[in-house]
Amino acid sequence: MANAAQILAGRLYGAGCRYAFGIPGGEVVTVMDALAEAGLRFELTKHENAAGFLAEGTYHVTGAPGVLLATLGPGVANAVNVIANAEQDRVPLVFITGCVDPVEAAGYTHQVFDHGALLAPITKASFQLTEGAVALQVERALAIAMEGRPGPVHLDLPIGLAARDEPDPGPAAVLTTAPAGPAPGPELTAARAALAAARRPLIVAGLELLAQGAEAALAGLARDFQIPVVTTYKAKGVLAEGDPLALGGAGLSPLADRHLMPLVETADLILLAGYDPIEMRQGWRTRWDPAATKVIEFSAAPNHHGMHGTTWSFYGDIAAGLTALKEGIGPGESWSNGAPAEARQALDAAFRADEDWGPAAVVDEVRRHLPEDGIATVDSGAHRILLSQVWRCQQPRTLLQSTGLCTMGCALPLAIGAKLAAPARAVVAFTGDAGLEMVLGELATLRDLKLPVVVVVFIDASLALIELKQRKGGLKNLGVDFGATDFPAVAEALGGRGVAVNDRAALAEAVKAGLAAGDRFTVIAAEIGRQAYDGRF
Ligand SMILES: Cc1ncc(C[n+]2csc(CCOP(=O)(O)OP(=O)(O)O)c2C)c(N)n1
Ligand SMILES: [Mg+2]
Repeated sequence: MANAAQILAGRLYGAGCRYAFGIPGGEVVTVMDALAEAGLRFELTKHENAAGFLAEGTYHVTGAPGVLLATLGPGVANAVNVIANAEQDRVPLVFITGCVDPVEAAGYTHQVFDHGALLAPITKASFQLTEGAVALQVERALAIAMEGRPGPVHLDLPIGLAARDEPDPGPAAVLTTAPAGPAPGPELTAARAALAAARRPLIVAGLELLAQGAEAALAGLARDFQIPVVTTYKAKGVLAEGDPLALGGAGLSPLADRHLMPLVETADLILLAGYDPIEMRQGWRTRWDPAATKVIEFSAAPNHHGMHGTTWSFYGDIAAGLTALKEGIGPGESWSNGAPAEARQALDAAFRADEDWGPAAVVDEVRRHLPEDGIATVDSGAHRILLSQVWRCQQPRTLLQSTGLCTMGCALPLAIGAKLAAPARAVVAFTGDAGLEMVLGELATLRDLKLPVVVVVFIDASLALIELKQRKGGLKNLGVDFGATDFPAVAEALGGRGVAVNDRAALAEAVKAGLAAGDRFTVIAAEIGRQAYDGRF
């Protein structure tokens, strides 16, 4: 016999989960015990929100769903941001919470509210686990988290049930389905003919390629047919960014769009490969007219978002779709006017990193010292937009960030989770000073986990992105500047190493030492001064 908590934990282990993060309360101690017994490592954080990002960090490395554990009431409420992030950023995250037994909830109010109702708009599904059905409900939740567009699922486990023996669940009901490639037929034939006839084809590649492992199929098609590739920020590296066909990331930078949109507007064929426009700003809305430009889409799930139209839209197995599309046809002409190569040069010139010092120099210098398979994470703010344009990814999944929700406070915990799951890889977190102040406590988590993560913080004593918008709008400076924190001192106080730098040589030394720092984290305070981003994106 096994109790409900043990059945839950066993099913998570079966799905490949090896880590769980969170902050316990008395209501979930039985679950924690079961998780450990099943072989999942539970790690304590300082905030439930950060715990969810640690879980996401492990997902990007292992491919297994992340697991977040919180207690009832305040624990659930604290996790709302990261659950919304998992929904917007397509992260399969299993959120386990404790709750009072239904009979008790009928007449008891302390810390009690309807967890499922709070989470309804930001989860793919929420289950209150029920006696006799626990195994099945967990299987359903796991399948839902991973299928189509991955996302968060919520499991509310009543305290009494957690410790009660469940009837033998029998063999696991396997509920996952394999996505299928496009069915042969007139639609596919027409799309193929459009590719064969194209003279100015362009690929826009997105995050769904990653979840499906379709990067190689994408890169193969691009190279075979010499099609230039624009990616979203999350998809950076699906085609190595050193490849002449790679036009870099797009999404948040009007300056990048200025050089990319002419290609979008003059392409005669646009191929959307796993492209989920949730990463894109308004500037990418309805930028093509499918009546005038042929648009072929391969996505993980049907698109009803209204961000753009298509001529042919296929959903399911994206790699199978890309492979079927090129069957029987050979490469044709591709941009005889050389426009993509010119755009690439213009982008390089627009986002120059050869300055002596400044935010682009910081990005450039760190890139030089991080191996190709090193993992960088980046927070939200002005630094992130610049970094996403300047930073080159030679491999997919090597730059992690929040691009759907665009929340602050993600970079540090994402880096901790990634490093925990991939201890042999170098991991650097980039963050703004306000973003780091939001999650400072997690430096103590790093200390306890003894991980040599390097945290590079851009010191400008301001919410630079917001200050820039205020100034551009002719508004007064209000609520965007703050005092200087001595981050190296904070790092030392929390058991790490800290150094302030204001030139490339010192930064290079600090990064090299930080990556080799054994079991201690390093905070590098890169002093860039206020208003460092004017005209840069
Ligand atoms: C949780 C959250 N709160 C507010 C915002 C709005 N916001 C976006 S960027 C930014 C400024 C961040 O400042 P900092 O971390 O110092 O980065 P910088 O812009 O200075 O590079 C703010 C407040 C957000 N994205 N997420
Ligand atoms: Mg700042």
